[in-house]
Amino acid sequence: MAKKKQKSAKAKPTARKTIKTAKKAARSPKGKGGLALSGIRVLDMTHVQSGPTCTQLLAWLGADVIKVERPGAGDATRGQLRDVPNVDSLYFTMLNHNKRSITLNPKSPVGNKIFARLIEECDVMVENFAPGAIDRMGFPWEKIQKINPRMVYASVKGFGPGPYEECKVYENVAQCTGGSASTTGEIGRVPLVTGAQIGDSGTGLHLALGIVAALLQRERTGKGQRVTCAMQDGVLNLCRVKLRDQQRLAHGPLKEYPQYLNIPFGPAVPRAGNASGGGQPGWIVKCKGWETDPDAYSYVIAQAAAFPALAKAIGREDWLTDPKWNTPEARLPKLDKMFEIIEQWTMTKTKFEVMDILNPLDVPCGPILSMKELAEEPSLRKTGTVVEVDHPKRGKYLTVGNPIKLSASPTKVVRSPLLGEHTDEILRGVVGFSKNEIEEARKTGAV
Ligand code: CAO
Repeated sequence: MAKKKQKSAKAKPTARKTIKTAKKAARSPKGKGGLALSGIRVLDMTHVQSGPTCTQLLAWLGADVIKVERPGAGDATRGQLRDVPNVDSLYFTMLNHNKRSITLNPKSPVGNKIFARLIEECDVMVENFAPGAIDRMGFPWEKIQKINPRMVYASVKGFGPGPYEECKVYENVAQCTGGSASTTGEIGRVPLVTGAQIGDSGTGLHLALGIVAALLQRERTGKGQRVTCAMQDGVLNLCRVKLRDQQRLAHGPLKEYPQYLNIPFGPAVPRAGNASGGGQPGWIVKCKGWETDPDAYSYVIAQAAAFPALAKAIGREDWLTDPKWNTPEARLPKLDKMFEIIEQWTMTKTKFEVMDILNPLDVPCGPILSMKELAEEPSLRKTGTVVEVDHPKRGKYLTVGNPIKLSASPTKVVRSPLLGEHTDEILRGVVGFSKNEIEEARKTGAV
């Protein structure tokens, strides 16, 4: 009998014991060296794209990421741009791999207590709600620090302190206010936004770096800190070369810009079309099939060092002895003419043939690859940059895997969680709740 009692006591550990065991499990690296962030637990209060990009990266690097979602609703992107009825959208699944999901309303009395327990048990908290939203939940930074002085608390906001700090911001607003739109597109045409999500995913990346740095600093100080990243700042950082050009403009026209010698420069950096940002003459040229294929183009860079090889390849050896063409200075006023002539040649080749011919000659170039081509590219599948994932409701889908490759911390992409899939598991293993407590919390609508 006594033996039996002992056994059942073992089978039903106390809440404290459960926490300790869960903590130990989370903190003991799996496998030989574990993953880079094994043992780090992240309280993920993110939604839409910028925040989830950051926490997905942390999860890929090995952190245990607990995504907190509103009961009954979840991250709004679960239902946005849905391609299959009643199934989590690709928008959601592709930004939330390798995470666990708990539904929790921190604004309810029981939810508030659970949230405080999660703050105690986590190393990092990430959020990207509108300014003040977490404070309104009852958790200003001062309180978070008090609950857990080791907490690294990271936020994405649209703007830093200043006139727009209270604004809500989406991707394209960040591109427009961070200098990308004013410098993207063609001279005399409307500003353009780019397909690369530099405001959302770009800022998420910046934030992830800040978090990892703060965790490293915590190793020395024992203390957490606040990490903030404004989307405007993130975009401007990525547009650094354009602020460079803004200052160069004070000393004369920007010679590598297509409007040089054609249209006078104004007071601000103009749009540069497809000119290369590094000062080497470059342009997008048509390739064979361009009449019907919108992506039959190549980028070709005619830098001085590769110019002789390029001239020979396109059958214009005469350029090498002709003073009208044989120096960068001579070519500068007629780069448009030069690329027109190069294009006459590229139009006789497919974009892949252009690459095959020019690349061995050290002429920097690259085909314009469509999403379809990227999705089907075997080398990207091989490196795990494009991965096929299986989802219980949607079936197989493709995603972009971790672009950051660590030799001792390989990423295995795991499907995104269903809404609240891990609620019980997290309440039991992290918060330390008993079955009854979980039921009570559910009855009150806290989870
Ligand atoms: N339980 C209960 N309530 C919850 C909750 C939960 N688990 N999670 C969030 N909420 C509440 C918040 O408390 C907030 O309520 P209050 O406004 O009453 O305080 C509300 O849900 C969500 O707030 P929000 O204003 O952030 O959401 P929104 O859809 O109106 O705005 C966005 C979205 C992205 C514009 C805004 O969050 C924002 O500007 N974020 C910062 C910038 C950013 O990351 N933008 C990138 C977006 S990706 O393109």
